[in-house]
Amino acid sequence: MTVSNSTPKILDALVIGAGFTGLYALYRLRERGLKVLTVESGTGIGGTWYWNRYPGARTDSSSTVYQYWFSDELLQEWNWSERFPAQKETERYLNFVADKFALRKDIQFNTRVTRADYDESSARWLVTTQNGERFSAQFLVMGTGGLTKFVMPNIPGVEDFAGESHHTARWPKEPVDFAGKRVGIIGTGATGIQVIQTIADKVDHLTVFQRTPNYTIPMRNLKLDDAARAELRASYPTLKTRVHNTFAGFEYDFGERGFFDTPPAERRRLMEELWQDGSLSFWIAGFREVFSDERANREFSDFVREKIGARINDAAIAAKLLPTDYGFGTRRVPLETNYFEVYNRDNVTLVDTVSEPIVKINAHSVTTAAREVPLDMMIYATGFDAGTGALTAIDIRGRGGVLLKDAWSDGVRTFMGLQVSGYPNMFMVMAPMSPSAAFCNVPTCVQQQVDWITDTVEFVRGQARGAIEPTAEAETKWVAHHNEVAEATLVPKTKSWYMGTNIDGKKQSLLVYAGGANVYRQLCDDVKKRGYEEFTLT
Ligand code: NA7
Repeated sequence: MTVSNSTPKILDALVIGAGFTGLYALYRLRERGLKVLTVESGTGIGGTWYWNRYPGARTDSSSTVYQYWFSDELLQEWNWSERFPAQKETERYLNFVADKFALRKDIQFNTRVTRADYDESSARWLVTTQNGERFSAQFLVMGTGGLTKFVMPNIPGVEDFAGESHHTARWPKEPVDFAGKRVGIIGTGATGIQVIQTIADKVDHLTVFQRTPNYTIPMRNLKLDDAARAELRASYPTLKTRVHNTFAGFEYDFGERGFFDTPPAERRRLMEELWQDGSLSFWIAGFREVFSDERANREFSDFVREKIGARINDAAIAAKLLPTDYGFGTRRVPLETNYFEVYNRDNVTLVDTVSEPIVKINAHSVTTAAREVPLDMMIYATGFDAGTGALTAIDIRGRGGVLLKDAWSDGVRTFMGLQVSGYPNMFMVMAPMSPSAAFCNVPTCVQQQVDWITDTVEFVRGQARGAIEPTAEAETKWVAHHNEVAEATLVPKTKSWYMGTNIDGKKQSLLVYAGGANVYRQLCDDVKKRGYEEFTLT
């Protein structure tokens, strides 16, 4: 139904997305007395945890830090069942939050925003949905997520496959039956690894098409009983402050001691200890230099290769699974459970698509440079247009009618990943150039950004003029600082979605602010304390 001529619904704030960000933004802005509506394209709560319901999906952050801190009652009432909860549990948690705080009445599902126009005369956003519905809001909050716009591989014939076919980010709600099926999967990132280790023993045969092998860490998942939960709950008051004071928003952080000040035997002992923890602490609680120094990085890379190699029976397969041309931690490090043992099974074949490229996908098979692989099902774990994808998918027109995707055609520019100059009162979370874009335990950084946005909205409402935006100079300065911090790390040397290399034609730059979530939080607080010097009010 097209209702585009209808009178727009008048709001103080429109929030787009009902995931971790959108729910919290709705809660916070409503608490401050704003008339808020959240719109969501899905039919349920959860964002990432609504869409990504593929087999094996679970968090790589522990449940004790993958949650909201704003309500002590919530912290007492919700019982996590595992250290690393699965998708269903996280989705249930977010639904529980929505119900407990009566958020649902202000969420409209099945509503995809297609455009947003800033009207300079009224200083309001006019937002249009796919159904032609319109909203007029003073503030626009993009809770659209960093990993939302999924991508299919650029392989000839991808539309021709006649069997069952699923992208992991659009996995069906109904159970998928793998029994007796020849399944092919493209993609061995964090998602592909979770799928592969979960379905290998359920399929007739699994063919894994791998382009880049990954460094991974074995997950030490634990079931939590009442006693374990009570112990963890006792740590919440400390944790809730702690997470905002660490590099990546986790409970753990880099040690004080430098890599080169620590004797090799001591370094090895620490690596073993962190490895045993079975979490991302091996990545972001070892040595800071692993991100910036080739030698430190090589030592960690060698350690992981040694650990992985020991688990694979066939030397030729091991050679394909061991990364050699980039350093540990310069791409997202997935946690895994018995992943490498999968390749010791008779019903699993690994195809290295660099030495044996996929030529085309056919109705019932995949043709590579060396063979034809007959398949009943295709799984695409091929990732996302990270950071910018969900934002540029909407026609966002700021001051002077300039499209955001045009404003970014020469490269992304944001002020601290929170706002873009020329787009007054539009706030972003998990956007490029902030830690939440990738180097952060998502709920920590999302809550920090939403809290900052809420305070800023309140600040603007207390002013005679109704719109705020960063100056172009402040934005230029942030971009320069962002790039300088990025260049001091090894991350830009490696191809990854962090750098945008997974998307054809995407301008390459580091998506995420690499200065640390703790440093970033402080910088955001300083902006507020100095009275928003970097912004103009109109
Ligand atoms: P990722 O990490 O972007 O992984 C996508 C995978 O798909 C990766 O292995 C890609 O290889 C592979 N890919 C993509 N296109 C192709 C083609 N054409 N041929 C072969 N292989 C291809 O996405 P995920 O969903 O796993 O993870 C995203 C984030 O979600 C993750 O980091 C967590 O934070 C949660 P490549 O590595 O590009 O060579």
